[in-house]
Amino acid sequence: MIPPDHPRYRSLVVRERMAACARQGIVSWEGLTAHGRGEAFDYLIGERTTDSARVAERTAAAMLLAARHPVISINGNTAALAAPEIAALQRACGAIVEVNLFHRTEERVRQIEALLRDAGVAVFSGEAEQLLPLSHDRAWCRREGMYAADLVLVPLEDGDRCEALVRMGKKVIAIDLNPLSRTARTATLTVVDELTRALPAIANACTALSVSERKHLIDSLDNHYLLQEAIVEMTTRLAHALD
Ligand code: PTJ
Repeated sequence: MIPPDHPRYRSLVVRERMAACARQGIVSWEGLTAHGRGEAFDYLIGERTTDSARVAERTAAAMLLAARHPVISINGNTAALAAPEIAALQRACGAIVEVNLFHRTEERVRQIEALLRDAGVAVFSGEAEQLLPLSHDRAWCRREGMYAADLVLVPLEDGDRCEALVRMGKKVIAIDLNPLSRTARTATLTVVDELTRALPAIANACTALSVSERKHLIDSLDNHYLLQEAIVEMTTRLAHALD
């Protein structure tokens, strides 16, 4: 039992949930280490949404609304951390939600889809095929889903698939607290923010942005600049951490 007055209460509750989801098989064991890396980077940005992340989140909303066939890709960590937030974003932007796993088993796909449905997500399921040019199980996706997408939102990704999707001519939005990761540097747009802050911010922007604001955000997208700003925000904070 975690005492609610513990200074790291929220973080400990989330860890407990991740561990429980790992025991059920929803989160992979490897996903727990990915979560720890995310926590470390979140610490460095002060566990808050930075100015550059806010711009990235508004741009992500503009891109999702402009897309012809947007798909939100879900792995075990994303489902465990943010199933209700995925449902809200789907309602706001109308994207397809599809499960795509690195440590893939049919049982895990089924469990994660059930968790998402329970949270109100309309899950795009059905026959998966090995359609993405990858030598691991992330190649498995649906022909009418991710394979046909013009834009894919990939939270907590490992770099390979992001590169493959970009090579296929798709726009990729990554949500990744590590601005140095291969995913962050390869994506069309990277949101350097914690998943459970980023998803509601993107969903809110979907309803708040005017058509001209959306156009301006898309026209002025510069991911290299946004990543540099994220690094400056981290290092500035670190430089003054003991002041
Ligand atoms: O469920 P599976 O089988 O598909 O496996 C998924 C994992 C997470 C194991 C897989 O995608 C993976 O190995 O990811 P990586 O390469 O560790 O990358 C995850 C990235 O997400 C890292 O750069 C972390 O810093 C970042 N990250 C972790 N937690 C969060 C996060 N970013 C935003 N919000 C978080 N909560």
